[in-house]
Amino acid sequence: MSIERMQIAVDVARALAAHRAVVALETTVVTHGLPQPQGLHVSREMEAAVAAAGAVPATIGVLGGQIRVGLTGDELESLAATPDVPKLNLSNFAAALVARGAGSTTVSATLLAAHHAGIGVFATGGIGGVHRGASVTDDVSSDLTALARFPVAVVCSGAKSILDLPRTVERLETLGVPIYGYRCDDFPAFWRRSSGLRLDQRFDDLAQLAEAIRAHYGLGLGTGIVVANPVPEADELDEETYERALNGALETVASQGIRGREVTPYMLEFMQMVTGGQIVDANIALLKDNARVAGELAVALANA
Ligand code: PSU
Ligand code: MN
Repeated sequence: MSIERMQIAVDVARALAAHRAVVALETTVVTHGLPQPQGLHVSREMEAAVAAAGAVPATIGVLGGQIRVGLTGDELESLAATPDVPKLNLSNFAAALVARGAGSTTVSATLLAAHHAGIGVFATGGIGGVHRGASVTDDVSSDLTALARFPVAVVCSGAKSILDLPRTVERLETLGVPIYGYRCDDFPAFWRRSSGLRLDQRFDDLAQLAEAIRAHYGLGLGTGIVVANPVPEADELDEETYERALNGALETVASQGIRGREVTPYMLEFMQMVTGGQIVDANIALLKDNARVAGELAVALANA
């Protein structure tokens, strides 16, 4: 199964043909979510964590107008070095391809590519969701649209907590996208282990999680699944730092009138600055852990 303008790397294609475990990784978190060189570094570490779990990593991005599934390290570097590389979602994807340029894929665009490549598991940091103030701005990430359309399991530490988390959870329910807590009872708040929002489903065992994923697909809904894996305890941000950084970022975004696609990168950058990089450390830790869990999950699904 493939779509136009998509190229799958040989090792990824081989693994898929042999029904071996493959994990998709996005590139927006590398180019827009983290400063360099940490972004590139963590991307390599995520690939290594997937491989250590026995799965093949497939980092997805756009180069020369081609959707590349399985970027090499050099290719990823050239993507990260592209000035003002666009952040691609479902609506600006095609235009970036015909412009023959580079682009980093958000969760939504990565889900589209992963699904059409035949990849069922994807690891990221936090999904996009319903923004605070969405009742006025209508800013809801196309990540939710993609989760409602592509049956891929996304291992993440919840949604970025700059969002309206209760409404994000509500919207996932409306869309028919289950949230499976992996060894957690609550929806994680990205840098914090818990948002206080209780989840319906908790799984402590990977084989049971894999079974629940297959059961969901068995319903034929066609929707994806959120697998919530909280930031490792040792790397969780303390509550005071978290609240201070978050509130400062929210105030700045409001007072400067930042909107749309700019909101997420702007807030992340602001929070990195005011926490002296503590946010970055937590972000890196959770990304690596999500890659590990995704690798293990992909193996469990492939062996079932
Ligand atoms: N989580 C992070 N950093 C990021 C993102 C998520 O910690 O940069 C990216 C993801 O690629 C996600 C995107 O898909 O932000 C959502 O952006 P928006 O809210 O504009 O849809
Ligand atoms: Mn948006």
